[in-house]
Amino acid sequence: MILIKLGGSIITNKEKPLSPRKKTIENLTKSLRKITEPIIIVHGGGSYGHYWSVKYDMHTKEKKYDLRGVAIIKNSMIELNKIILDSLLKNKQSPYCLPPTDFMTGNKPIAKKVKEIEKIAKSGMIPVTFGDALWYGQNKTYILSGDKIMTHLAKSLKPRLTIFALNEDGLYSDLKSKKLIYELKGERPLISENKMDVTGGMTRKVEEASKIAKMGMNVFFVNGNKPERIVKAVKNREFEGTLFKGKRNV
Ligand code: IP8
Repeated sequence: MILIKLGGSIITNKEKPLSPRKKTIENLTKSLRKITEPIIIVHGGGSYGHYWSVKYDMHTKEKKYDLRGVAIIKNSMIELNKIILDSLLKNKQSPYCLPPTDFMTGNKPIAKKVKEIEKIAKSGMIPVTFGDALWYGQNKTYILSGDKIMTHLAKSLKPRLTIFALNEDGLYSDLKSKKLIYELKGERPLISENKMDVTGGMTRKVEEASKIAKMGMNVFFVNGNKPERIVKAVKNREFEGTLFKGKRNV
């Protein structure tokens, strides 16, 4: 099984509130059709969820946030999710919409529900979930990042490959020259941070990718603007991006 995260910066224009990158989404969903293994898609919030999270000052820490903000963030994620689902349907695939409330309770995944996601993927449908504003309990809520969902799913479902589609070629050892890091074998790269993301942007991604690699699985950071690279990685195991070697493969 292949687990894929479509980052918010690839499926939306992060510079402009509420702006999907429809053509890019189209190209991605078209390419994903070439993958014959079962896949699970997780997508981020981009200029939908993050735009409203910043406006309502909502973060990943469980707290009593403005409930109207929670409602608006959730609504915007449904809107973005619908665009992804529509694109998959248009490209003759069968997405199975799974808001994270379906398999999370508080901040914990529900083991039985997560296992069910695997069955859905193996049936030929594509489970699609996303980062969201979630109920925690006692009137507290929090933002669950799609990157965190990746770790929850990887831990339980042990995908053959975990992919993060980004708006960059991968991780760079030097931001100025954009010198690409091709492979990481357990070492943790230093990331210079972007500020707008409430869930922690690239730092969060690297953190979750490192956790998954530590559990033994390969994780691949790839440019989502070049979806053929995703297909190549899955089919030919040719990695044009940054590969975090799973511990057992180092
Ligand atoms: O973009 C966060 O998901 P992410 C979603 O995967 C919201 O971190 C609601 C901000």
